[in-house]
Amino acid sequence: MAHRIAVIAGDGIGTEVMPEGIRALEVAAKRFKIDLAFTTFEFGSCDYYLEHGKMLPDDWFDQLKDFDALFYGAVGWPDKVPDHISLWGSLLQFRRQFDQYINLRPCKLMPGIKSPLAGREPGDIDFYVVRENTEGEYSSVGGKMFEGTEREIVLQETVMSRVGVDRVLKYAFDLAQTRPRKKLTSATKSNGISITMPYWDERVAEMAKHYPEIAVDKFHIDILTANFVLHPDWFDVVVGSNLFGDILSDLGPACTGTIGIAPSANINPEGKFPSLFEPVHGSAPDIAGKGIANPIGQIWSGAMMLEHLGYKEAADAMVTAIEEVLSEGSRQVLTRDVGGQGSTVSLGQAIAERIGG
Ligand code: GGG
Repeated sequence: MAHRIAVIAGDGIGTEVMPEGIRALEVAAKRFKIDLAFTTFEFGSCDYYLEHGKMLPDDWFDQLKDFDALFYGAVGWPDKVPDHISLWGSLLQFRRQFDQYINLRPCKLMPGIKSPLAGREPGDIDFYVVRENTEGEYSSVGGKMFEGTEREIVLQETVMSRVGVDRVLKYAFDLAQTRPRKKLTSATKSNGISITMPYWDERVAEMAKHYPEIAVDKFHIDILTANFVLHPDWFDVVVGSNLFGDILSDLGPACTGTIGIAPSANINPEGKFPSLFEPVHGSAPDIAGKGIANPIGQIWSGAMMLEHLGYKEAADAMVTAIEEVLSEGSRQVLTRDVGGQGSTVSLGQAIAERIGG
């Protein structure tokens, strides 16, 4: 039976990289005899908002809940819709309502790409950021008082539940256990944030008791970001709250040369709801419409989706194809962010051809 994939390209370069993601998946599906059925949705974009006054239709949950996975591009176009409205109106709804409480973001220096960090070679940077994805600093608990007056107050709470913290920690520890180095780093700020972050640290220490073979360390987020730049080779699995994980998973790929190649998976591990696969990058209005966006983040996210659906061999073939095309380093093929003069389409086509074998 076909795996049903809901496609939402969203905004900006999301609409440009998505066709390359689908092209790569279709080639992989043909080679590995996987039946994928794509259904495209127009909602979840700022243009949809301008027409309908909302990012999603009222029945979006029912329309999407029975898909096997969601393949997503990027959201946001601040000149059209304020960012917090577009993000809360679409992507964050998917993550929350489909309980995609894991945001898994690999960070790997690929062959052929020059890291901005001096002297780093492929193999030096190869870690995962596991980001808590449904609560934490991204809470909708709070409000405004005395709006528009001199006494104006705005308040937004950080929400950490024991279930929410423990389940992301468990996922991260389990992932660390599958890795050769068996190392887990926790992102904290318990010296300054005096209630939620010490709680996070306590739960890490508690969880660590169940994983005696994992080497655990923790850093405050400020020095952790510095260490991403200074010592990226220290890291294996890094787990953080929603906000810290978001920051780290942009910085990590930036250390690998470009955020344009970074993939992510928003996972509901129990499989009760569909998981969502999207590049880490956003809609990049500054380069949208120019055909120069790097499609690798979208294609690699497609590979993560295939692995999630049980097709590890096909997923590996997609990642190998990315590595080979990057290694070859053709300036005509590669996009500008990785030193080329090519386009979204030239890079997508080259990878698809390579996936075809
Ligand atoms: N493809 C990812 C995307 O569109 N991200 C937009 C964004 O601003 N995301 C914020 C977040 O992931 O918290």
